[in-house]
Order: sequence, then C-alpha cells, then structure tokens
Amino acid sequence: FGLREETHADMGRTLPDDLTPEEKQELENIRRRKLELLEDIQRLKDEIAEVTSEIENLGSTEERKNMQRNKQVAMGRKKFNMDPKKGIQFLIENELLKNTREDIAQFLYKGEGLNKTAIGDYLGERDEFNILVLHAFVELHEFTDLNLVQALRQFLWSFRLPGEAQKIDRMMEAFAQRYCQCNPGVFQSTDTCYILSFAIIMLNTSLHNPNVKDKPTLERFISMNRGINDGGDLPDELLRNLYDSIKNEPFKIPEDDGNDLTHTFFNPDREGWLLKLGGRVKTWKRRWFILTDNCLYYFEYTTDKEPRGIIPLENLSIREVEDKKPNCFELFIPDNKDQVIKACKTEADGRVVEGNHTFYRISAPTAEEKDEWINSIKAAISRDPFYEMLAARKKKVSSMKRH
Ligand code: 4IP
Repeated sequence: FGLREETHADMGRTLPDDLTPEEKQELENIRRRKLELLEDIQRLKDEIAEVTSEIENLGSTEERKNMQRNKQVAMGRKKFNMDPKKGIQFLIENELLKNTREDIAQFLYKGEGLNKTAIGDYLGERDEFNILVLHAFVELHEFTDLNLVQALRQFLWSFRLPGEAQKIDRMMEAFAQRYCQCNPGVFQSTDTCYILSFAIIMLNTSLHNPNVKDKPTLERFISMNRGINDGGDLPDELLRNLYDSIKNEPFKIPEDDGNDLTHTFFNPDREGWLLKLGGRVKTWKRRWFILTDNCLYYFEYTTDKEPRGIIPLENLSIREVEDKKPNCFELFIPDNKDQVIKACKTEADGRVVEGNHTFYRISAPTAEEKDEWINSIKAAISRDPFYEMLAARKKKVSSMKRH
C-alpha cells in the first residue's frame, strides 16, 4: 500500500526539464506500468486473503461439526451406560452408529467409554436382534489356537456376565460355539466345551477364594470331568494344562458389584461368626455360620462336626433390617410372613427337629461383613436355576455314549 502511494506521488511529480519528450514519455509509461503491477499485486493479495478466510471458516465449521459429533458420541455412551437400549437408539438416531448387528457388535467390542455391566446387559437381552448382536460380538473374538482358559480370559474380560441364569446360559453357549468353530476337533461337542468352561470357572473359585478351604487337586479336577466329552474322557494332558493355567493365574473379571450370579462363581461360599435371634424364644446366640451348597449351616464352635441348625435357602429372600443389634439382616419367605421356614435345628437334648422361625434375624460384627453376607446369600439364592441347567447338560453329554 505504501509503495502504491509512493507511485501515485511519483505520477504527480513533475519530470526533470533536461529530458527529451521521448524520455519523458518513456518514464511516464514505466511509472504507469509500475502502478498497474502494484494494483494487480494488491488485487491478488485481497483475493488470497478472501480465500484464506473462506478456508479458515470452512475449517472451523468442520471442526465445530466434529466437536458436536464427539459430544453426541460421549452423550450416547453415557446414555448407554445408564440404559443400553436407549443409548444404542440415540446413537442410531443421530447417525453415529449404523443399525446393523455388525456395527453395534463392533461398538460393544471396542467398548470405549462403555460400562462392562451395561455391555453384558445388552448382549444378554432375550430380544431376537440382541441375540444376533451377541453372535456378531462373539465372532469378533479370535480364539484360534488359544486353550480354553486363554479364550475364557479374553471373553470374560470383554463384558460383565449378567446375573440371570438364562442370560449366562445364552452367552456361554455362544462362547462355546465360537470356541469350537475356531478350534475344530478339540471337543466332541459344544456342550462339552460349555460344561468344561464352567468347571474351569468353578475351579478358579475353589483355588483362589480364601473362603474355600478344601482346594481341589489336579486329580480331583480330572475325575470331576470324567465322561464329559460326549460320554468319553478328555485327554489328561489338556485338563492338566487348563488346571495349571488357572492355578498360576486367577481370572480377571470386570468390576463386580457383587449383586448377581457371577458373584457365585467368583466369590462363592463364606463362613464366619454371626449373632442369630431365636425362633420362639428371642435370644441372641453367637454362632459359626457356613454358607455352602445353597444352605446356611450354623455351629456352636468352629470345630464342631455337627451343625446346630441348617437353613436351606431355596425360596427364601434376604433383606437388611433395623434392630437394636447393629448390622442386621433377615431371611424370610416373600409374601408370606406367618409361614414357618423349612429348616432343622438341634434341641438341647440332641434331637434334630424342625425349626420354628418365620424369619431368621442375624447380626454381623461389621457393616462390611453384613454386606458381604447379604451378597453371598443373594448369589446362593439365585444360582439354583443355573445349576439345574448345567446339571441337565452334563447329564446329556455323559449319556451320549449310551445312545
Ligand atoms: C434358643 O434360646 C436359642 O436361641 C436357639 O438357638 C433357638 O433355636 C431357639 O429357638 C431359642 O429358644 P435359648 O437358648 O435361650 O433357649 P441355637 O439353636 O442356635 O442355640 P434356633 O431354631 O434359632 O436354632 P426356638 O424356636 O427353639 O425357641
């Protein structure tokens, strides 16, 4: 701009007198060309500035769009964690996710920012579409040349098993199918793979939970799995490898809220001192409680062989209650507060008789122990249907040979 001014000033300046008219004309032409050139440059500069600002604006709209998109994806993830179905619907409606089983499965498999309990809930749904997504999800797992323990480690880390027996059954069935597809010839059938998977999960529990005193040996693990390969036995070598792998490194499972079936498999039965209120005569007695086999046993001393009482947990519910004693909970029959709970007890004279409790009120030494007992008992109460399903499958594969 400065140069142009200068040139304009030049234009007005009188030319020296000693120049010939031709020279004056020549000089005048040079000045004019210079001015034109400068004006061209300025025009170009203006154009460049215009285009640059357009590009900048374009960039920031792109950026803004991206930011907006990221925000919506984050919102979708949050929604998913609160309500998986709604979260997926939101992402689809906002064109952040395609409504295909493959895309949704991929989204869950990547799992970025997603809560593993929510992933498990979505995959466990009974809905036909969710089942298709479950299968697409399982197919994203590569199990080729992994042994069953390695495959289970990978699978059980990718989401959290939900708490319902039917859901666990569906998911483990899908897992077993995929494992057999990736490793043909290892097992006679998917059922064998399914049953062995649970035997491994339970072995993990027995070997690594401090509450389980009686640790199974390799021999016991092998004998427990006799006949599960469609009536035949699996090679000892294979079982030994799986046993060693679990013994050397327990399963790592996603954060556990202790409120469902997985709890049973990974943190099962427990024992400890609790106070119990009497049935007819309301006296508090300190008793050693053991939770196992879906029953609650109580003893006078930890070393007693015979329990003073046995409470089968079937059909019972558990809840926290307020009492003068701290950290109380009680076992009761839902919707029937007057019915006597099916249980047995030992009378003072040693006779074993039916109990008299319409509820069992129990006080734990600390709030933490109360929560742990409630969680373990809840898990024990809810695991029955699953054990039945597993038992049915076991029966099926061990009778295959006979048929
Ligand atoms: C007893 O009170 C104990 O509390 C018993 O507990 C209890 O039996 C009795 O209930 C209750 O009368 P006293 O010892 O003061 O007589 P425990 O068996 O642990 O010693 P439960 O059924 O709770 O085992 P009733 O229902 O028998 O009265």
